[in-house]
Amino acid sequence: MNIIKTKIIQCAALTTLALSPLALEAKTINLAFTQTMDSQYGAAGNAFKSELEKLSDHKIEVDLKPAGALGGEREVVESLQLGIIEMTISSTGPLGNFDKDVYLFDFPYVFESYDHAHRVLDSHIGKDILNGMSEHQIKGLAWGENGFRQLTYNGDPILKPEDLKGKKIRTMENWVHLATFNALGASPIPMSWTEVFTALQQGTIDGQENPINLAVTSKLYEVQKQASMTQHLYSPAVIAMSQGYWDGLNSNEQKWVQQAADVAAKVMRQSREKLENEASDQLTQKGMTIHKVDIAPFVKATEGVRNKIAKEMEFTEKLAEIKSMK
Ligand code: EAX
Repeated sequence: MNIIKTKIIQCAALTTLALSPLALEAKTINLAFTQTMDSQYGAAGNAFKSELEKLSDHKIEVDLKPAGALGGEREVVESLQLGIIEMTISSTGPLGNFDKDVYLFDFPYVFESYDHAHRVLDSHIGKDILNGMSEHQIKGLAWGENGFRQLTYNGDPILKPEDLKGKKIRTMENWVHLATFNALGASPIPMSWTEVFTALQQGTIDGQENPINLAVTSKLYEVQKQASMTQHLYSPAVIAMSQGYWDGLNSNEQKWVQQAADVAAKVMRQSREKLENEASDQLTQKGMTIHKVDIAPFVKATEGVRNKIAKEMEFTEKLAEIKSMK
């Protein structure tokens, strides 16, 4: 009986093989991100992988490439456009350079809470921006979450914008962020995340800004003594695919990828929340001092970015709409 069963299975397998030589070969999606496996990026990557492999019955496999293994976010987005890398989970930091509309999410002190940010990302505004990426060879699948950005640094406490004077702060390669830090009086230095730890270690820069939990998972406490909860930017994360690769998938495969990305986005938001809640205590235990700050003077100092620059970029109406959704 067993022998017969085995034979039948073997025959079936041979027939499939003969009919379609590629059918048994799984497709592999490389999924790149710059953060570690224990960050919200790792949690989202794992969720995407297990969901897609389950839905596709392992006809599609996902190879996670964490910690900048395939390069910084800007390079990876370029590789997606060229079809060299299949997927990424990336902050929006470098995306505005490719798709101007994404800059809408890069203005300081626009989002007031996580609920506010989620309401916007999950509305027609977030959906339109995801869809618009296709024109730039990027298939935007879902909005995960990086989180509210805070400062970490060495030297005297930063409690008001004047304390930033002359401080070399690494920003992402994003000119609205650069304008924000210039408005605050700092000396911003744009740089890929993959170079930040070494630059902090060598003292080329005094500080950086990111969601506080990334200082735990990337061990920034080894090279930073202070943090200030400036909450200056909300940083979404996009789960995205190379448009060319997406176009080559059949409709079932596209459905599975979309479903898996939606699950991963939810997991990423939950993971960010958990990690962020634990982060202050963990960083304090590692010897860092965390300062609460009055954000009012920071909001005031960046007014020009929200008014003048937003106007130049024709974002005034959209930013007003976003603000009304708080
Ligand atoms: O995507 O470059 C950055 O600071 C990003 O926030 C980080 O790598 C997470």
